Amino acid sequence: MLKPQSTSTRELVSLDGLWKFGLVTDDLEQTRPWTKPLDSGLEAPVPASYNDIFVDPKIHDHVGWVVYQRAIRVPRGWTQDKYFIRVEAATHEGRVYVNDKLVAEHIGGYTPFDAEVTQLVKPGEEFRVTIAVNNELTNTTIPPGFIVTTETGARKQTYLHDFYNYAGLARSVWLYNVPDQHINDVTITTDLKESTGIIKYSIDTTSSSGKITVQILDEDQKTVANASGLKGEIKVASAKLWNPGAAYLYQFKVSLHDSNGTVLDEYTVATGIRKVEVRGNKFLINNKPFYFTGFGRHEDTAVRGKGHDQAYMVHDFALMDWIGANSFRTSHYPYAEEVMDYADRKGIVVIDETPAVGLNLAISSGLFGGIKRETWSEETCNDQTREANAQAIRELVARDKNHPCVVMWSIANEPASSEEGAREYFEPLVKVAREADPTRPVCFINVMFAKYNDCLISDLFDVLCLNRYYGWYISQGDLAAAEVQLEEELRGWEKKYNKPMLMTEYGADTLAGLHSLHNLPWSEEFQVQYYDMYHRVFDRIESMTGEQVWNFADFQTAIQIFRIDGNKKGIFTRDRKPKAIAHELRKRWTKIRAQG
Ligand code: BDP
Repeated sequence: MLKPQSTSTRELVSLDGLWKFGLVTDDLEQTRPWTKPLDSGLEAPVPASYNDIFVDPKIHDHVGWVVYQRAIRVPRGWTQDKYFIRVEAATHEGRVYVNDKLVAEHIGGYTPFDAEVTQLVKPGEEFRVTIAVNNELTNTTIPPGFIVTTETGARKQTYLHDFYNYAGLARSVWLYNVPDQHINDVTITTDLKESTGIIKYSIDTTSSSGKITVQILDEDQKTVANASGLKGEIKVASAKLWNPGAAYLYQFKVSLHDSNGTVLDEYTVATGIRKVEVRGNKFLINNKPFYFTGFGRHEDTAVRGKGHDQAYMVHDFALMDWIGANSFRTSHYPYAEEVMDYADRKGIVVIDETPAVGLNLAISSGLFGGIKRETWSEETCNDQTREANAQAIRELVARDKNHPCVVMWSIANEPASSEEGAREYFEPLVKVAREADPTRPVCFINVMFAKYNDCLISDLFDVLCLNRYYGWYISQGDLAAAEVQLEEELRGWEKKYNKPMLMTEYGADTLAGLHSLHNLPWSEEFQVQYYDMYHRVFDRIESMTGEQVWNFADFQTAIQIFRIDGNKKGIFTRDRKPKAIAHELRKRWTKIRAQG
């Protein structure tokens, strides 16, 4: 799944902007909205989630299909080429129609897919493209959800994860071409032998006779190594390494030639040379123990929902730099590819997560009239759910495998890992992840109910990633008791597993501007005390390998009586203003950063 790129042999046309937009309130297959011009009178911006754009509650709360439509012209020069529409994300299911014909279908809301147009429209011609997008979540989707019918007969989407089910085309859409004989895929892994950087690569092309050459360029555009052939190992002497906080990117330039040396296709991958390894209870980057500081985040802003936005991206990274953070987790789904590219350039370390969140029915059993349901069963998360989860892992790795910023895959957030059936569900998925990428550590994010003696799957993973809320959901407001509980638990994990241990979530809802002398939960003072307590404990535990607070910023959730206009555990407000804790974290993390 190479990201579309402009090279000497490839072009791309942005399809971002306003598209005609409409809800599908009857059966999609009966009404066939792609066969005619949409006449709803609505236009929706791409990229953006559609939910908060309009003021109509029918749109905000819609369950089912919507359609986006516009006209596109194929550039007239593309006569020798193949051309495609790339949809970076259609949440959660997308179908692309070229005029009256369905050309692509994809399930999974956060990974890209292509629709080939070549045979259907000639260069120079205009065509109508309709993208239908469905936001429904069921027990066999990732993430899962359940649709209920209320007393009024309305269909309502319920789900078990704690962020709003924003939907639509939240990332860019492109029209792009590739030469008939082209480079299909590039896979790069890197290693270190003393000061020599090793780049192992393998290339897939559609050409049976074409020849491959590879050129490695440094940041001054100087060629530092060359290679040829579909597979190889390139040595870069005295390599400049990609380090956290100090990124260095080589350009891995692939050319496909015919036997006369004529260039058929070219593609370039930004490549950071670095080595990631788990040794004992240490997480090593370039042979040095790495301590994660930073955030669990969300793609979430007012009006746009999950719409990718360059201004917010750059601003958020600037805030992460200001506060001294060196990392984040893409909680709870893969983020826009532009974010991964930017993290590569900024030297920010990323734990890359699939959308497998909410696989835990115990947490939200109240939603279903208090009936406690099993998570791993035929009616709930079953073999089909697991297959969707496997597909989400494969697609995430296929998309992000070449990013130096990605140091670990997280295959699920807070699944019911202590419930019977968890091992049967996860053992095959760990295998899928390791087959897709044998080089990076694999983790899952453990929920507070599955402690060291209860969790059935932690031994399958390389790093222990824990989300803990002592002092918030447990021992609410009592930080003295919470401190004892937290330390007892961390020591329990350390003793049992002796693996690197990372706190991937800990936090307290805090209403910006609420103050208290009495350490009142929800006040800015309480949030400061809460984190202070956790950090005291972390500093006493040898195998602690990092701290990622929950959450970078306040974010929108489904309606819950314990949420006030969303989750307020942000270190920053939703519009990115610092709460008091931001200044405290900055002191701690800039000190850690300075110590290297
Ligand atoms: C954890 C979830 C996260 C929630 C958080 C919270 O992983 O998505 O937002 O709790 O309750 O269970 O704030």
